[in-house]
Amino acid sequence: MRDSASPERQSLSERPQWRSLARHRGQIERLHLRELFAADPSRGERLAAEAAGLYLDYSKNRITDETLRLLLELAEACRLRDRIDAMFRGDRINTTERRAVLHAALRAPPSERIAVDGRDVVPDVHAVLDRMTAFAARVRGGEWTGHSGRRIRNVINIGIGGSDLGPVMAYEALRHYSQRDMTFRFVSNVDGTDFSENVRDLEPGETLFIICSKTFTTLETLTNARAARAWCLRGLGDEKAVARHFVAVSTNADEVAKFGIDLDNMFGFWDWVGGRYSMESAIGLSTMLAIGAENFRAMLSGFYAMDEHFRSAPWTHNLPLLLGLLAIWNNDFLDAPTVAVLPYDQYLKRFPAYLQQLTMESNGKHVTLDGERVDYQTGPIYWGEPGTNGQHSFFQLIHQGTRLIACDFIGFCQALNPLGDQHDLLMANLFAQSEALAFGKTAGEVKAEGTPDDLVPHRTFEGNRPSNTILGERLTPHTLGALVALYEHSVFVQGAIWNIDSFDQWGVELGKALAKRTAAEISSAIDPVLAHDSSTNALIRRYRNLRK
Ligand code: G6Q
Repeated sequence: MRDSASPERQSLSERPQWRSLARHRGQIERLHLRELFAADPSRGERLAAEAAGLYLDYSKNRITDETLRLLLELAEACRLRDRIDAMFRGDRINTTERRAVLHAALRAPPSERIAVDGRDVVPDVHAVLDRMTAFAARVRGGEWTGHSGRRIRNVINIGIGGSDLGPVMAYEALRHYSQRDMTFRFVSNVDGTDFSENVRDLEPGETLFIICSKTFTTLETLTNARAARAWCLRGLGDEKAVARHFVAVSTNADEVAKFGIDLDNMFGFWDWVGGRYSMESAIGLSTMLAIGAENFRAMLSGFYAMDEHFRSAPWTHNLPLLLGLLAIWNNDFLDAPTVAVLPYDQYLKRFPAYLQQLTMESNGKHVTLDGERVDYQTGPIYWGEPGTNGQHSFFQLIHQGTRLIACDFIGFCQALNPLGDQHDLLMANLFAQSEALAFGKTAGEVKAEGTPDDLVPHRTFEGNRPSNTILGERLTPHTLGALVALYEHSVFVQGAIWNIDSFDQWGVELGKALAKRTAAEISSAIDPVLAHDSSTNALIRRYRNLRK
């Protein structure tokens, strides 16, 4: 049994600060955002903060100054400051994997010193960045050619999870800045359709594969990498071609060499970079090939600006801290189990998918760092689509459904593709949606429009739906870096308060192990003895019969 008298060992839900928030929830539940805004004409400007080129308006959350005060007290009680310092110092805060968590070192300028076990890692980071820069310049400039001397026009990133979602999101987000005479594609799924459809119109002689895998043992990635090698050799007919058409990004040089990739063509990173926190490491090689080294470094500077802000800004103005605390408030106290991420920018179409991994793989945990089952909710479900598309599908449920859904709206003031007044229309929709969600439309207002009585309940909007709005001037590499770091640190804040390990992923590891066993059973030439449950046994047998 836990000693509940000691604050160190006290469960989160037993802490006085948590209990105060639970009591405070009763007061908030009776308040409507309409009243909160009416009572304070400056609320919209007051409950906002700005850093690293991003403006966060959190005034449309169901909070008062007292809510914020209590949330900040909770952060203090959970010793968040110590946790932040421990991460940036390189302590092994990923306790279940006994690893440091230092994605911040990936974007530190050369003048910083960040030590892991006494060794300054910043020079290593910059050495890899410099190698990436040189390689990217050669490929983009046409100096690095394929085996038959043809220029590389296509880059295919093969990886999955953290070795895919960051690269594909960043490429799509920064496509505007990309080298347009090159094609970039991303193959992740072990479903052969993914590889086949992505290479069908490409010339092997003009195609470079980046095999991205931290461990270099992931089934999907190695299977696709082998398919890529076979495809390449079918087209070019010479083993030597592998050296010109394959590069690897990994922490595992032995496995890279075993696969047949020359270690001169390997870009490394380190065990203190988690997969879902790796898009600005060498895992981002495809991003650098697409947008060039200068833009890539501008992206790193955006990450760094948000890192510095997170470390040093007062808590009342600290964007990642506020975003994280509000996520806890909505999730644990207002029973809003999901967050809809709604970028009003077509370039951010893969951002919700990227965030799903970042948030849900990090904070989808049910035990504390000490291994105790939690008695509160942890990671909310993140999902979303770009606006305005979402408005014509699931927004109905956000406006008038029975569940409370928190929303993060993301938009930019300047269009990258100005087309008539389309950007104004896009942004008008963003502002209108967050306004409608917050304020709704009362029955009185609906009636006053002359609505027949029987339709009034259907056309009434309760409002009081919480949302954040994140506004940037323009979607640039720097802004993207800041935006990603904002969410990374918000996830950290949530995990630190829930007292969970946000940096392991045992659920993913289980999947990797189980699939290997089942794959062997499926492909076995003789009928295997199946020792699963009766459902799984029957499904495997049925599949084996039909695939014949
Ligand atoms: C991310 C996870 C996971 C991982 C993939 C790919 O944080 O660890 O999504 O990125 O399973 O792993 P490899 O890069 O080792 O192939």
